[in-house]
Formats: sequence, structure tokens, C-alpha cells
Amino acid sequence: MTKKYDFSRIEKKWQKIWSQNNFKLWQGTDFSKKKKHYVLDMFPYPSGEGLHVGHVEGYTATDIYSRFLRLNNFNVLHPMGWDAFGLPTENYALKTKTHPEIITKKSVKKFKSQMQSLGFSYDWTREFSTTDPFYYKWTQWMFLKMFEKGLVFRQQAFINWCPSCKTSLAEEDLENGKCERCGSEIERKPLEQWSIKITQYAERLLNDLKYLNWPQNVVEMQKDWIGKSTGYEVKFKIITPQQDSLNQNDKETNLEVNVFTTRIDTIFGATYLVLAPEHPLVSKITAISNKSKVENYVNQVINKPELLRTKEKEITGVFTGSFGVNPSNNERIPIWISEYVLMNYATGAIMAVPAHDERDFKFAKKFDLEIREVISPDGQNHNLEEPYIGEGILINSGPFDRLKSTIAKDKIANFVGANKKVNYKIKDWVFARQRFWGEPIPLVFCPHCKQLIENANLKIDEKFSKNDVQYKIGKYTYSKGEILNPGWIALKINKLPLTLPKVKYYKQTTTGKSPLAEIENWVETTCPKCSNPAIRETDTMPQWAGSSWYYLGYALGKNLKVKDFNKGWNKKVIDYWVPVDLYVGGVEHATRHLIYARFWHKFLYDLGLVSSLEPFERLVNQGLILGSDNEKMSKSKGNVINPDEIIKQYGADTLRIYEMFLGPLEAVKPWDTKSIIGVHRFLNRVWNLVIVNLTKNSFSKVSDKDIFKNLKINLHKTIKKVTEDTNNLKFNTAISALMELENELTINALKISKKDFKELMKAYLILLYPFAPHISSELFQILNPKKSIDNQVWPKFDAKLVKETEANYAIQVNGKLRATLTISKSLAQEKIIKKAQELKEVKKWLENKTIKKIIFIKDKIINFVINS
Ligand code: ANZ
Ligand code: ZN
Repeated sequence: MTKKYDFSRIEKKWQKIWSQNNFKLWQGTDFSKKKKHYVLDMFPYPSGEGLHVGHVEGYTATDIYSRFLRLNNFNVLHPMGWDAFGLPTENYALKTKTHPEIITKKSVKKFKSQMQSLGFSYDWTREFSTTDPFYYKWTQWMFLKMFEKGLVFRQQAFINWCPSCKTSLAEEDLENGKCERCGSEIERKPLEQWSIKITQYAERLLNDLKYLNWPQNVVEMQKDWIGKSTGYEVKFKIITPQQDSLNQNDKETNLEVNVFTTRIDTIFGATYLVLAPEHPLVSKITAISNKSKVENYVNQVINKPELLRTKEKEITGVFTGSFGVNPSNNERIPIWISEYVLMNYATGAIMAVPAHDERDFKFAKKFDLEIREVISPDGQNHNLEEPYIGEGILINSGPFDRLKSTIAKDKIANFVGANKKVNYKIKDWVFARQRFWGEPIPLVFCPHCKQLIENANLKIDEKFSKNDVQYKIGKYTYSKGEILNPGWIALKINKLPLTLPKVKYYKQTTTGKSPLAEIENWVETTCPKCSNPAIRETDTMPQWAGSSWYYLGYALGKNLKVKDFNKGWNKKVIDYWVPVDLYVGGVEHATRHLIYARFWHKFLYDLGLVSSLEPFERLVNQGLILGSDNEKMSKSKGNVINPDEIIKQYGADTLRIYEMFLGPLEAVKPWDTKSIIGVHRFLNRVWNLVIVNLTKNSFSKVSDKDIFKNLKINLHKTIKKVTEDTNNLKFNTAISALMELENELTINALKISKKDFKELMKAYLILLYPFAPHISSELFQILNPKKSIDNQVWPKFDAKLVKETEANYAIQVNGKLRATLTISKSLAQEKIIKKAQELKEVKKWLENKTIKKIIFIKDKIINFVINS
């Protein structure tokens, strides 16, 4: 009787074995002499829905890699945890009147059991959730360090406000600028909020990208996000008409407008100026007769999200009634306002050069403003049909005519008194949410201290510096953050964590404030400095906070639970594990998360708390898995695949291999239920290869020498291929190689001796183990009852065996190269031709054609001659 491949039983059995002694097998060992390798997944947000196949994709990839590295004698850190603060849980808590902690616990339990049912080899001793007080006390500690150093400040920032749900929404909760829940048009409301001066790190965030082994597209996205731009600032004098008597003598004022330009060489072609509608000068320079038009316009655009404003197809704007003086030629040019100029970039005002800028050109056409060509590709004047945005030769530019634009820049800047200026698009990080389910911000507001600090009227440098001093005022000592934010006082470190109140449930406020604001006994407190009455900050941190340093949390491991912060921060153990060697996750984190974490790391570096400049050395983005209809998986489309069901039907090993076999890890690829069966059959064949043959026990007494040698060559080629591919995370091709070898072994198993079969099989199973660990473990145990595959050594290939045996064929159809084929030299000619014929890239040329002739040049070329 043959035993069937009972994947459910086998998988449960091995998962239980692996879980022994707190998953001892998968634990990373601090300070081990072995080479360390830190393999990190982007940790999930544990939602009620459980893992989706996209999680499974990335997590399988890192699991394969971790298991592979362990067998290659690495000391691997492969941890997992939960990014559990955030809106979906909060919304669900409000709806069901439960505490979000309870919901989080449930979701985490589900996620964890799903991960274990996939056989992932995580070091669970280092698990935490960002919502665990023993974890977020550190998040608060680091925030207080930023505060102390003056990196935290209050600024007017806009929130997205849904007037019908009466709640502020994160960017992620907007759908085309509308509330995701009720579909109302959202409003932007200005609100003073805590922010972090990430802009002070812009240059380093840009510069240090060069040290990273990251996908080029992510590097580009980071560069764009940081948005460094080098240009000039130049001032234009303003002439406002006398407000009470328009069109009479112009009145010289001492008002000026400062503009930022990257093309100072075009200034002779600046025929008007444009201010952002929110620019503080607008109210000062608008003429009475233009006032109502201007005000209407400002009201219309002021609440629009920035993104929409810059993407608006139709150009709009209004004239203020005032003029500027172009410093290059002293011409009087009109000052307009328009939404395409943004207040929070550079100076919020531009000199418009319609001949050489797309938007300015459209604007000038629409409002009939002068378009004056000043840069010419050939030195001639043209009738411009469209703006010319390249470099060229200056014309209509007074003393600078005939100069090359590239050379003219500095000279003209000098002439008009412009100053070199670097701008960044990156904004300071708004670090506050009007929410309950986040890390409480450990600050209180004390009116008494506010008075003391304001009366002292200290002047201090607002720039970040590592060696900031404390400031003494009377009997109290304040940090730089406290001086810069009068009245805001940091909690004492020994009072951390500041935990969320233990309420049964809570309600959404209608004021836009955090629900914490209505929990009075939590809000009311005393000042840690002067003991006078004070109130707590009720905004909480954004979800990005906890994920900005979690990779350090895993390295710290049990140190996280040490009470004393200075003892708990075990820098030696961080230096041992960090930076992360491989970080795998979705490309949706290319900017925000990966910018915030890099910034956070650099801040800790400046404090001497970490030694590496960057947190993540190598980054890989797994590609999106689409539904079988080639659309993004979504509930509404009904094309979502539930991994649990696949596991139930085919087993975890099948799901793992299937997802890796779908295509290259980085590629976007559709789900294809049919090919799961193919993968499942492959594992069945591996099973039968061992079980059926052993049961029948009809092996040859002695091996057929040639066959055994051939199998050995094939094995070593496979070792080489799987080793290289796994190292390069090319799992799909590694799996194909394993499938091919299985085929050879299945055909020839009974032509060799049992001993030889076992030898080959043992190596084969080790190769298969990272991909399908359960079946490999089981079969390995059957072949070697005393040994465990988990601590085997990864096989090495014999270079001699691999080298001589392969040829590279160029496969042609009618003499045209259509494919290449790397194949064993020892195969018969017909077999090689057959393989070539079956290649996808060749097949399509041969379909429905008669092959007239096949030209075969040994080890070099196969040419199919067909009727064309
Ligand atoms: C005159 C000019 C002539 C410009 C020309 C461009 C081409 P980046 O590279 O993105 O920094 N600009 C400046 N501040 C702006 C703001 N707050 N909102 C919208 N646009 C703004 O772009 C810098 C250029 O964008 C600046 O150079 C300015 O237009 C515009 F042939 O000045 B330029
Ligand atoms: Zn006080």
C-alpha cells in the first residue's frame, strides 16, 4: 500500500515541531560569531480580514531566503510584529463600541496563526505590536528627544475634514478628494498641529541614497519627494495704484515681492508676476476695483488640496491691479494671482516667463499677456507656437544678447541682485492625528510655565544641534523644545509610557478633536516642572511613528522591556544586527514610510544611538498580485483569493511554491488558479518519488553507471542554479530547475541503486526545503530517520561536473535568432531539438507551419527552416 501525500497532516506535524522551545530553531542569536544576516518584512497592519495573497508573496520570499541562509551557516534575524495603530481599527471600535485594543488582539491572533500555517520561520521571541506600551514607551522617548532638541514645533497644517462625518481624515481615507465612507466633498481646515522638522535632514536624505542597494525607481521616487531645486531668489519692487483714486498717479511703495526661479537667465522675458492666492501681499496690493474679484477667487481655491490645484487643466487667475518692476529692464509688469502657484513652495511667488514655461505660456495665451522670446535655439527670433524650454542663446536681453543661456545665469543674477537659493519640495512632517488609537503625545500644556518662558524672552537658535544646552529660568530648567514652544512641557522620562486611558469604549467627537479630549480625568493633570494645573496634549501620533524604528525594536529584543531607558538601549546589540541586510515589501511604501524611517534613523545617529548611516541596505519590492481578471484584487470586484482556502485545498507548500512560481518577485502578475494544480502535482510527484519507490523497493542492485553520472551532473547543475537564483531572489527560475530535476529523477529512479538514490534525494530535498519546507522535512526524515533537515548544510556543486556539460544553443527560425537554450551536452540530438521546439519564443514561430529542414550545429546553433 502506498501512502498518499497527506499535506494537512504533514504540515501540522512540522509546524508543531518547529514551534518547540519557543521556536528555538528560528531564533537569531545576539553576538554569534557566525555571519549575521537581518532579513526583514514590512510588518503588516493586522486588519480583521486576515492575510491576503500579497502578504503571502513577500513573506514567502523572505522565508525562503532566511531558511536558505541558515543552511549556509548564517546567523539570521527574521522577525515579525504588528503595525497596529490606525484608522480602520479605530473606526471599527467606534462602530462596535469596543476598545480598539480588543480588536487588535483578535486580528493579531488571526494573522499569527495564518503565518504559522504557512510555515514561516519567524523569530517569535522578538514579536511586538506598535500598540504594546512596552514598545510605544520607546516611540514616546524618541519623540521627546526630538522635542528636547528643538526638532518639534507647532505649525498651521491643513487637515482633511469631512463635514458630514464630522471627522478629520487621513490622505489614505480619501477617494478622489471625497470621504471614503459617506462620499461627501471634503474640506481642508487649517489647524495648528505638532510637526517635525524633517526638512533639516533633506540634504542628507538625498545624499545618502547613493549608499543604498535599492530599486532605481524607488530611489527616483525618494529624490522627487525630497525635490531639491537649485535656483535664485530675486526681488521685484511693487507699484500699487492709489487706493482711493485709481488710474491716477501711481504710488511708489516700499513693498517688494521675492520670487524663486530656476531660470534667472530668462528674466528679460518675465512679462508678469504671479502670487499664490494665500500670499500675504495679496491683501496689501489689491486695488479697490479688483477687490471683489480677487476675494472671490481666493475663496474658491483656498480649500482645494494642493495636488488638485497643480493638476487643474483649466488655467485660472485674476489681476490684482498692481504692478511689479522687472529689475533687468525696469519695465512695469502686472501682478496676478493664480492657483498654480503654491504658497508652501519656495517664496509663493513667481516671475512668469511665458515664452519658456508651459504653464506661464498657457496663462499668457488665456489672459492675453505679452510673450517675449529671450532664449533662442538658433539666435533668431521666432513666432512661438509653444514655449521653448531648453537652453540656447539669449535675445531681447539687453547687454546679455548673444550669450549662451548656461553661461548667462550667474552674470544676470549678479546684474539684478539675485541670490543663489536651494529649495526642497519635502515638507515638515505633520506629527499629529485627532484620534484615540495612536501613541499619546507625552506633552502637557502649562499656562504658568508659558508665562515664565515668555517673560524671559530668550533668543535661541532654532536649528537642530546635537549639543543643545538646557535653559534656566528662575528655579526651573527648560529644554530647547520647551523654550521654542512656550507652555508645552515634556513628561519626565520615568513617567513613560503615557498610556491610553482604559475606557470601556469612547465616542467620536463632533469638534474635530481627538476622543481623548473628552476623557476629562485623563486630560487634567499637573505640570511636571512647576506642579501647577496643566492639560495633556490630546492629539496622538500618526501611524507612521511606530513603523519608523521597529527594525531596531527587533534587534533590541528583550531589552525593550528593560525599565531604565539607558540600560535598555543596548547599542552593542543594535550595532551587531543593524543595518537590515534585506528589506522586502510593497512599493506603496517607497516614499512616506521609507523617508520617515530613514529620517528617524539619522536622528538617532546624530544622538549616537545607532552607528550606521542608513537603516535598510538592500530593498526589494514584491510585485502586486492581480486577480485572475488582471484587475487589482478588491472585494467589490469579487476577485479576492483567500490564502486559507488554498492552504486547505492544496496545502501551504503548494501555495508557497505557486506564488513564487507565478513570475519574478518584482513583477506585477495575475493569479492563475489553474496552475496551482500543476504545482500541486509537482509536489505529489516528489512525494511519490520517495514513497512509492521506497515501498516497492525495486531499485537496481547496482546503478547504471551512465545514468547515475548523468543524474549527478543534473543534480550539480541544479545545485548551482538554485543557489545562484535563491541568492538573487529569482525564485521562479530556481523552482523550474527543481521541477526539471524531479522529472529526471522520476524517470530514472529505478535504474540506480537504493544507496545512490538516497544520496541524490537527500541533496534534492535540501534544495527544495526553503521553498516547500514541510514536505521536504517529512521526506528527509523518512530517508534519514535520525537526522533533521533543519540543520543540514546546503550542498555545494562540483564545478567540474557542471562546467563541461552545458552548451549554449542559438535557436533560429529561418535564420533569425528567436531564443537561446542552455542544455546538457550529453543529451541526444533529438532531445535537444525537441526542447528547442518547445520554447515559448520558438513555438509561436512554428505554429501551423511545416518545418522543411532542421539545421543542427552541435553545441552552437539550431535553425528551423519553415515555409514563410
Ligand atoms: C521663471 C521660469 C522661467 C521658471 C522658465 C521656469 C522656467 P522647481 O524645479 O520645481 O523648483 N515656481 C517657483 N515657485 C513656485 C511656486 N511656489 N509654485 C509654483 N511654481 C513655482 O521649479 C522652479 C520653477 O517653478 C521656478 O522657475 C518658477 O518658475 C516655478 F523658463 O521661474 B521659474
Ligand atoms: Zn509648569
